[in-house]
Order: sequence, then structure tokens, then C-alpha cells
Amino acid sequence: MKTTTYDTLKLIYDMPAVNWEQNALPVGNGYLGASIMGGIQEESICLNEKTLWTGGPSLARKDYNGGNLTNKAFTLMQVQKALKAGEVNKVATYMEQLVGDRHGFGAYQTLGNIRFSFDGIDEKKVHKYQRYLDLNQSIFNVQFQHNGTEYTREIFANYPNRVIVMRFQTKGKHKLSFYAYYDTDTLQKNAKIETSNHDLIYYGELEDNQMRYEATLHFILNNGDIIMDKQSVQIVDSSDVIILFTAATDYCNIYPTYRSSKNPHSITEEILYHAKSKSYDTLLSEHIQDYQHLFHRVSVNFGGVYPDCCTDQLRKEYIENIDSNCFHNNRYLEELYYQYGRYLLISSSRFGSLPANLQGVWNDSNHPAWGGDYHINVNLQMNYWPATVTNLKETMIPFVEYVDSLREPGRVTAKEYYGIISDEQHPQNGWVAHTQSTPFGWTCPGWEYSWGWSSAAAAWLNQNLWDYYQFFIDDSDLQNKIYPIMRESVLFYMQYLTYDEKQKRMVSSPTYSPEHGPVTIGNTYEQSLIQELLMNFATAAKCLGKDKELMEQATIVATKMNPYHISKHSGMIMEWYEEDDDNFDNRCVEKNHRHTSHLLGLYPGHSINPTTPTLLEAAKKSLNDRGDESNGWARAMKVCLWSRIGDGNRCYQILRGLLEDSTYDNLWDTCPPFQIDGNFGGTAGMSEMLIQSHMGYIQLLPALPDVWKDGSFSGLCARGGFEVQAAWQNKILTQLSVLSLAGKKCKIQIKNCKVVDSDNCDISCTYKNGILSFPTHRNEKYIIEVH
Ligand code: FUC
Repeated sequence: MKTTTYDTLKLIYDMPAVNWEQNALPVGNGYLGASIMGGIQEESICLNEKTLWTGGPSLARKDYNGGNLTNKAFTLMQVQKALKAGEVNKVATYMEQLVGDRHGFGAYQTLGNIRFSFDGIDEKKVHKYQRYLDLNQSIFNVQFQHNGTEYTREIFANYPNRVIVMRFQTKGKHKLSFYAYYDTDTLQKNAKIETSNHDLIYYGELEDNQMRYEATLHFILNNGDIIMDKQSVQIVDSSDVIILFTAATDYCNIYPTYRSSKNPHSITEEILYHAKSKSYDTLLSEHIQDYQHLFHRVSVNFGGVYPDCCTDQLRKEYIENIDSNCFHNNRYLEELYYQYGRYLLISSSRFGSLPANLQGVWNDSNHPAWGGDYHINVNLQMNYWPATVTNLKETMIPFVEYVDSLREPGRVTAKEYYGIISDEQHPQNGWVAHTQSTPFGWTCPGWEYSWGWSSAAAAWLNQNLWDYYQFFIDDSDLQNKIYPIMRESVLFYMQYLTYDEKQKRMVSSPTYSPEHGPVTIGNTYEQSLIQELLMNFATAAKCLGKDKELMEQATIVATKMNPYHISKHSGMIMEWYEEDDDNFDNRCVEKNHRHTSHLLGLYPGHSINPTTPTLLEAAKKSLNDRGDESNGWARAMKVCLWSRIGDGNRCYQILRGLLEDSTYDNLWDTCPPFQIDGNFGGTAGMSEMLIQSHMGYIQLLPALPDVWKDGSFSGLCARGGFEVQAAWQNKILTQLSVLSLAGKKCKIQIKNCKVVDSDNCDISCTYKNGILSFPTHRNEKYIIEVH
């Protein structure tokens, strides 16, 4: 029996992929993605470059304006008035005008597939086939035996060198002979293919927006021959072929042109020039070092044992069998799924490119669901929940940069729809964004208000930003990046909110609870997100000693927002303030709606917590009412929510549903279709079951299920700049240590125990109301003697 260690974390299969979405295995370096089928005679790899998008400025859209219509501020006032007067028909009419354009929204594109067609292999005679994704080293591998020969294909995505590296080898009697060619059916329209030297190049310009792109596969042979045809490459009798792949576009996230002056060719040429100068072993070791620097920060153990079977079989047993038959296998699958979320984030989000989109970076279509966009009424936020708690600060930089890039176009939306104007005197007077966004500064409302109106989506993005600071305590990032974004959001909401006489509170109006229910005044989603932003901003301003007046005003407004109300009828948190009213329009209300937008104060927020027991109880009722079943990301969200209620077994039951019903055999989440947020939300939710820190102190094992009765973790992060390591037996904590990265006071909810530093010197602690507190020094480790 081998308990799970990093080197046992593998997704393994004994057959090639049949279906891309359900079986392909992904590698990526943030810029580039490759999803590999692992075929025997024919290998097919779907290639991606994260910035290849249609939409945005183009020759045919010279007036591109991020989808914003003009002069809608008056319409907004008319809706507000009609809502107050209860004129339902007028509200609908005006709301239909409070939408954005559709033109230029675009979609994330695929680069297309590269194929390798191998000679002389009879599939019927192949044995010992295996393909796997090694999460420890971030390497894909296919191997099989044929005719006394061992065939292997190893593929990894190297971030420091911005290349995907492939090595095809044989050992034994036979050598490799194959054709490599781009699958023209999958390429962008009017693409050109060329060969030169040992390069197979594919380039062009997107018809929609003239974005230029180039993809190059460079072949290096250790023996055998290479024949460069016009549009393909032929390898003859080689036992060792190395292929370097890179791609680039002339996209650049700069408003309003979104283009760089750089030719993609010069970018790929330069990348390959450097990569070619390195040996395969160097590229591999640099990759492993870079990847493990992030991946190895966290380990979890729930009692899994490395199983002697394939991942799809493991999932099948997980679905069919009860734990008593395969306890260790099931725990292993959960550990693997957990770490896979971290793997996917490292692979799809690194500095230098865009953040992880709805499919991370992997996409085989030019029409992916929802355009493969940056949905910000839950999805993008969810993508980054694991970045903080699972110690992946670096993966969050693209998110921070992306949100920052929405400010300039977001000011146009603020002006056109809300009348909030940034001018020379007040150049950063407020930005906003709605349900969906794209890499071309798309911040306007969607083209239908029933899903497209979401003024608080930007407030929600700020919540991730504030968490980023709270977890990693990077004062310079706070000062230079996070705070300016938050401040400008606060300015926006402070100007937008109005006082409602009837509700006797400051309100956002009109509001639409994400994709659910009628247009109302001050729904819980908007009120709660904006209130938390104002409060977080006040803390940030205090921290930096800045903006005293604005901070005080924000605090006053926050206290007047009063987001949470409990229904007299159901005892649940109300999603809409008016929902108990007799004339409340409940035609669009769905009992089991996937969004749980009225509970954001519970998670990812912090306003509903044990110090608000009545609200906590009402939130529990709301969650029970919504039920446990839903689509992938919504199940993940419920794991997070129940973890904050502290019900580990309920979390586990939902997690099980996520793995059984909303996960494919390649462990990708399905909405359906494939949508990566559920993977990220799943990993975040499992982390919240183990550690929480939103209350101003660390809580250990706050929602531990019975099935994880013995276990351990290390490297999980807590707010305040702490890395925590813990072990438990029979659900009782047996080991605990904390590494302080910022030298802040450490507070832990725990029984009173002794604390020593790494030299075994006693640390003087205080103990009050069940919270142990002690001072820490930066980079010092503390052992809390729990027994
Ligand atoms: C939200 C969800 C949908 C889908 C989309 C990408 O709009 O309501 O289910 O996940 O995002």
C-alpha cells in the first residue's frame, strides 16, 4: 500500500481518448494549451493560444465601443422611477433598452489540431498501452509496445521558455516514421501553412478582427531523416524526435486598440531561438523546477492509497461502490481531484497572458459555450478561489491585471449607462462591468437584461482582489494595484447608490439576481457585494492611511445598505427584498435555481457567520431549499457554502455529486458542457472544509466529513499571511504548525495550548473566547502543541 505522495498523483488510462471533451488530457503554460488524445496510429493534439479571440476592434467595426450603447443614464433613471412606482410594464420596457450590443463580443478560438500519422503500426498488435498525466511533474505520456518495440510520447508545457515540448521515441527493433500535418478542417479560415528549415508554420489573420497569429512546430531529430513537404513534415526512421511548439498573436490588452505592433512571427521566432539553444533535458528540468515550485506548496491526505487501476475505472467504482469496498481508492480519487484543480490553475494562468477563461486555456471549437468568455457573475471569480487558499499567488496575477484592464472601458460603461463621468479633473471617477467580459474591454450589460444586467459584478471582482491581499499581504501590490482598483469601484458605487424611502436603506437599482427572478430594487446579491466592497475598502484605506474622508463616507453608506432579510413565510434569506410582498412577480423564480447569489455573504463573503446566528440559520434553510443537485460549478459553490455552515458530511455528499455527475473521465468539470470553474470551485470548497480564515482567525477542520476522519494537509494559506500544516486522527487535530510570512499576529480558534518556535522556545500567548493569539516574526515557523 502506498499512501498518496506527489509522485503517485496521476490520471491514467489504458485506451486512447475517444472524445475530446471527456477524455483528452491537458497540458498548458498559461499562454499555450495542448489537449492530447493519445492515439496509437494517429495522434491528435488540440492546440491553443489564450489570446486568440474574435471580437473587439476590427476593420468592419471601426466604431467598436465595447458593446456600450450611448446615453442610457436617463433610461436608468426611468427604470428606477418605474420600479419605485411599481409600474411593472414600464420597468420591462425600459430594461429592454438597458442592454448592450452583441456586435463584436466574439469568442475564444481554437488554433486547431496537429496530427501525427504513424506508419507501420497495427493497432491490433499493440499491447501495454497506457497514457497518463503526471501531476507531480506536469508531464503527459503515452506508451505502448508493438512488434518488439516500445513507443513513448512525452509532452509538457514549459512556462519559462513559453513552449510546449514533445518527444517521440522508440526503443527496440523499429523506428518511427510519420507524417506531421495540421488538420485543415480545424484550422482558422484562410490560414496559410508553410515549411521552412525544420519548422512547420501555420499563420494568418482572423477574418473577424484581423488579429494576426502564428503557430510553429519545430522538429529536432537525433537520428533518421526529415523531409519537409510543402504543408507537412515527414519523419523517416528515427528513434528520437523532439518537437517544440509555440504560438503567438498580436493581441495586447491595451485599450482601445488591443493590438501590439509586434509581429507574431517575430515573437515565435524569438521564443524558438532561445528554446532551441537548450537541450531537451534542460527544458524538462527547467519546467519541472518552475512547476513544482508552485505545485509542491500544498499536499493533502485523506487516507488515499495509490490504486492499481485507471482513473476512469476509479471513477466508475466511485460511482458504483460504497466506501467500505474501496475506501482507499475513493480517498485517492478525491486527493487526485483536489490536486488536479491546482494543476489546471497553474497550467492555465501564469503572468504574461490572460486569466483562465471558462475553459482555462483548452478549447477545440471556434464557438465554445458562452464564447469561452470571462463571465463575472460567478465564473471568473470561482476560477480564482483556489489561488489564495491553495498557495498559488502567481496564478492570480493575470486575474489582477485583467480586472485592472477593465477599468478604462468600464469608465465608458459608467458614463453611458449611469451618467458617472470621468474627466480631466476626475480621471478615475468610477468603472463598472456586467455579467460577461472579453479581452477587448467588454464591460457593458449583456444583450438581454434577464442575464445581462449585473451592476455588482465588478464589486464581486474586487472581493477576489481583497482576498488576494489578505492572504498574501503584499503591501506593494495593495498600494499599487489592488487599492486603486477598489477605490475607483467605490467611487462608482458611492455615486450610483440611492436612498430608497420605502426600504429605508441605500440601494442599487435596478437589480437582477444572476439569471434569476424579476427586476427589483436592491436585491441581496447586489446589496451584499457592494456592502462588502465598501467595508473592505475602508479596511484597505486604513491599512494604507489614505483617503480618510472617502473611507468614512464608504463606512456610513455600508451601514445603510442592510442587505440581508429573512422571509416571514419561509424563514430563508430573501433573494429579493420584495419577495414577501403579495404582488411580488415570482413567475421567473425557480426553486432549485443554480445560482445561490443571495448567499454570497456566507461564501465567498464573510458577513453571514457564527456571530449572526439567525442569518446563518436562515442561510441554511435557503441552501436546503435549493437542494444539492445542480450543474458542475453550482455544486462546487454549494460545497463552499456548506463548509461555512460547518457541515462536513453535507459538503462531502455534494462533492460526491460533483465528482459522480458533473465530472468527465478526464476529471474536467462539466456544466455541461466542459467548463473549468467547477474544478476550481471544487478544489476551493475542499480547502474550505479543511481550513477557514474569514472570521479574522484561523479555523481548523471546520467542515471535516466522517470519511476523512484521518488525514493531513500542508501549505494551505490563511488570511494574514500564514501557511498552515495540520494532521488529525479520528477527526481530532493531532499536529499543527504555522509559518508566518508577514509577521502578523496569529489567531487560531483552538483549545488553549503551548506554542513554540522552531528553536523550541516558548512563545507567550493570550487566550480569549476560544481564540489563541501570539505574535509572530516574518518567515518564522511556530508549532502549536495540540496535545
Ligand atoms: C453563468 C451560469 C451558466 C453558465 C455561464 C457560463 O451564466 O448561469 O450556467 O455557467 O455562466
